[in-house]
Amino acid sequence: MEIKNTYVRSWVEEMALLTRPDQIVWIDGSEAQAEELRKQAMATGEMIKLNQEKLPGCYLHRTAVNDVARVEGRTFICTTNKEDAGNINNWMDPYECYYKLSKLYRGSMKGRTMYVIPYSMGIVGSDFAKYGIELTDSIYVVLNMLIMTRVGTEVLEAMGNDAGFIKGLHAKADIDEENRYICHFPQDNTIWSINSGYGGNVLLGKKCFALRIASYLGRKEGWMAEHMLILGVEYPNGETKYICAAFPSACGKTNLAMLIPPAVYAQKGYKVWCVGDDIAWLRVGEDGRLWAMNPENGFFGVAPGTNEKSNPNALHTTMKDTIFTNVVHDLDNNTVWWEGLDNNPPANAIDWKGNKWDYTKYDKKDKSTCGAHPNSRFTAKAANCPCLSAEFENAHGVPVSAIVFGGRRAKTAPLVYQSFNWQHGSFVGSIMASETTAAAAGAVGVVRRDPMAMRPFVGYDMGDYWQHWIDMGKKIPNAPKIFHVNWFRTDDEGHFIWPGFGDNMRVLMWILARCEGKVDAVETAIGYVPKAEDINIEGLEDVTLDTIRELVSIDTASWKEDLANIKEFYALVGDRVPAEMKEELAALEKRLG
Ligand code: GTP
Ligand code: SPV
Ligand code: MN
Repeated sequence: MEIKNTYVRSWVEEMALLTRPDQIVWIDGSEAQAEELRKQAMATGEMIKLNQEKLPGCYLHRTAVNDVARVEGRTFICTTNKEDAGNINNWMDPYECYYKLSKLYRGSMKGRTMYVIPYSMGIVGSDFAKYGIELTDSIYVVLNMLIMTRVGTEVLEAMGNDAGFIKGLHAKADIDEENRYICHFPQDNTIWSINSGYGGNVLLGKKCFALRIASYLGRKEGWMAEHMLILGVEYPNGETKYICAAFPSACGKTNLAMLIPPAVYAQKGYKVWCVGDDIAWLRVGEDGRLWAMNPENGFFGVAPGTNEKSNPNALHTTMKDTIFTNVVHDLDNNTVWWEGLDNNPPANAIDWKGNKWDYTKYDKKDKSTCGAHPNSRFTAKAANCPCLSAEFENAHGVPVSAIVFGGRRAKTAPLVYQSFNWQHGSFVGSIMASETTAAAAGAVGVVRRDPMAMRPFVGYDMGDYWQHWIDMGKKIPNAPKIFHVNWFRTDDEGHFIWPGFGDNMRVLMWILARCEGKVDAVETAIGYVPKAEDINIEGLEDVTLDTIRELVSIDTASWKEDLANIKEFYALVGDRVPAEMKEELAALEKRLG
C-alpha cells in the first residue's frame, strides 16, 4: 500500500521507533485481511470461533480479569493550562504525560505487530466526517474497529495530505493496572492509551475521539459531540420525527434506540428506527434546525439483560458478524450466554474469567457468581440491525425535534418532565444525576452528578461545556425542546414501577406531542409534567392512572435535598459555571420554596 499522506507516514514511523514492533501492517478494510487476522487470533486463543451455523461470523473474546471497563480514574485530559481541563477531569501536563508514557511505550511492541488503522467517524468523504489513525498491537482492537468505524484505504484517500487527523496510539503492554493510562491531548489531536485491552479504553474512535476530542473540537468549531442515541419515530402517515437522548453508560440508550413499539402503536402503523445508540454529533442546519449524525458504524452494547423481550432488535443484530466480550461460553453448543438472556443457563460452560462455571451457584445478589461480566458486551454491525434507519448513511444526519436527558434514579426524578426553554433545558442537563453502573470501574449504584451523561467524556472544562450549550441554543432558531426522563423509579420493595423498554415509547409520544403543541401539561417547580391521562397506558397490565400520577409526582422535600448536592457540584465545577446556570439554579430554588 502506498501511503501518500506524509504526516501519517512520518508519525507512524516515529511511533514505531518508540514502540519497536517486529512488523507494521496497514489495515486496508478488506474482508480477506480481516479473515487472516481472525485466523491468527484463533491460533493464539485471543478469539474463539463460535458455532458458525447458529452464529455465523461470530467470535468470543475474554479480556484480562483486571480489565473489564473504562477506568475514569486513569483517564486524563492533558492541556497546557490545567484550568482548560477543568476540575472534573483528571489533568496532567502534556510534556510530563508524553514523557511518562513514552517510557511505558518504549519497546512495548517488540515481538509484536503494529497495526495501522485508518478510520473515519462519519461517512467517508462527507463534510462532517473526521478521520483518525489508530496504531495498536491488538488484533482484537483491529477487528472491533472494523465493526465500529469505517476503516481502510478509502479513508486514507479521503484524508489526502491533510495533517488534521486524530493520532491514536494504543499498546497493550502488560495490561498492568498500575500503569494503565488513557490520555488525551486535545491541542495536539492526540490520544495515548496503554496497558488496557478493553472497549472504551482502546477503541479510540469511540469515547476518546468521538466524545472527548470531538467535544473540544466542537466547541472550537461551533458544533456539539454528545453521549446520545438518535432514533426516529415514524407516524402512520409516513412522517418521521427524530429524538436524541443522553443517558449515562448502561442506563438504556441502546435499548431505547432499538425499541419495538407496543401493540397499541404498532397496530396503528407506528415504527421506530435506530440512527445511533451511543454518540451524536450535532450541528445547526441551514434550515435553522439542529441536525444529528451518528459518527459510528456499529454498536458496542451491554450484553446482560438483552433478550427476546427487552431488546429483540439488538439480539438479532448480534446473530452474525459479532464479537462477544466477557460473556459465558456454552461448550455444548459453542454459543454464548449471559444473565438475562433466557432462563436456560448452559450446564457445561466457561465463565467470563475463563473458569468452569456452575450456574446452580449463581446468586443474583452476588455479582462474583455471574457467568458473564455485568459489563460484558457485543460488538455488532449497524448494517445488521433490523430497525436501522434509512437515514443511517445520510451524511447530514437527521433533524432533531427533542433532546431527552435521563438518569437512573430510584427516587426524586419523575418519569418525564419538560424544561421551560433551551436555557432551562441546559440547566436540567447540568444537574443530571444517576446511579453508577458496571460500565466504569468503581462502586456500582451510587448516585453521582453526571451532567448531560458527559461527566467522563467532556474533553475540556465542564463550566465551559455548559457555556457552549447555552451559546449553541442562541444559534438554533428552531431549537429542539428539552426533556428529562427516568425509567428507574422504584417502589418501597425496590422494584421498578415503570415497565420500561418498548413501553418507553408511550413517554416518547407525549414528548413529541408536546413538541408539536398537541397536548397540555402541568407546570411545576421543576418543569412541565404530563397530566396522567395524557400518557397512553392502553394494554399495560400493572399500570393505572394512579401509577402514572405517582411516577410524575414531584417530591419537594427530596428535590430540596438534591439542591444542596447540586450546589456542591456547581462549586466543584468551579469558576466557569455560566451565569445563566446560576440564574436557573436560583430560580429553581425559589420555585421549590
Ligand atoms: P452504554 O453502552 O454503556 O452507553 O449503555 P446504554 O446507555 O446503551 O445502556 P443499555 O441500553 O445497554 O442498557 C443498560 C442496562 O439497562 C441493561 O441491562 C438494560 O436491560 C437496562 N435497561 C435499559 N432500558 C431499560 C428500561 O427501560 N427499564 C429498565 N428497568 N431497565 C432498562
Ligand atoms: C460507555 O461506557 O458509555 C460505553 C462503553 O458505551 S465504552 O465503549 O467502554 O465506553
Ligand atoms: Mn456509552
